[in-house]
Amino acid sequence: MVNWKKLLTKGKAMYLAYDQGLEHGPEHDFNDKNVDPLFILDIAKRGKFNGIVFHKGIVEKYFDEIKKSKVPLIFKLNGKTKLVSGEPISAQIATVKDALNYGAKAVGFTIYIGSEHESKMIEQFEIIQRESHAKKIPVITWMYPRGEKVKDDTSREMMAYAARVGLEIGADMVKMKYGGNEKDLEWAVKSAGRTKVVIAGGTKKEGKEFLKDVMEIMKAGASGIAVGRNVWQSKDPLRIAREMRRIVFGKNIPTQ
Ligand code: FBP
Repeated sequence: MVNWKKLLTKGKAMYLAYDQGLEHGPEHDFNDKNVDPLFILDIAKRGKFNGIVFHKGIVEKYFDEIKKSKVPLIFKLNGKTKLVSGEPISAQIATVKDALNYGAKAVGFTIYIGSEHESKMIEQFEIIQRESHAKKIPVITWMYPRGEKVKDDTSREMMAYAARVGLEIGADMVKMKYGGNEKDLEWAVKSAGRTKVVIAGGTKKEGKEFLKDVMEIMKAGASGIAVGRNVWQSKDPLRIAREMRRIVFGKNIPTQ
């Protein structure tokens, strides 16, 4: 059994993702404010997020502040830039040991199912999962169907497949994308069995529209959201965080 304490509130999760500097590059996603990891950490703390996702370099350089913030650290172990084309692979850049050295409460790992390089990522995942579980640390997989063979990564079939792969390979939580159909997500959540499902935010939407998605996601039985741009690109990140908390931790949402 892995330890979810601190990473969940009433069984639900609200994580702030900040690995986009590597994944998309500063020009694409950042402005003068949100380019600064400390700005993000402040949102995570004051917005009462259950976790903050950082890559190794940011953890090393900003560790004092991360520790002081007490926001649970989700240590992302692999990544890639958007500069390469062809079948995607996310390179491992840190180990479970690194994550533990910095007091991480969970590790994150991307797998592009459908990519020609899928097997390499799944093999690396196997070691990571074994090492994390030996220390009771949950493993969260960013499970993204991608590559030549994948025509629609958020179709009913692909969402359920991503969720199910998470269950079958031993992920504790799958982070995946939502295509906008609540029933399809419900099926994906069912397919994940006892593996928890959280949903990524995607590109910035109008606040109301994003919160409507969050409502649907929770109604479909997901455990929560792991969102980046829709929070820290917002004019008022703390307001969005407050509204999200109401929905994610609210009383009227059925539990998974
Ligand atoms: P957002 O909420 O900003 O979409 O972040 C979620 C996320 O999974 C990030 O953790 C990651 O950097 C990004 O999306 C990857 O998105 P993509 O591979 O589609 O560019």
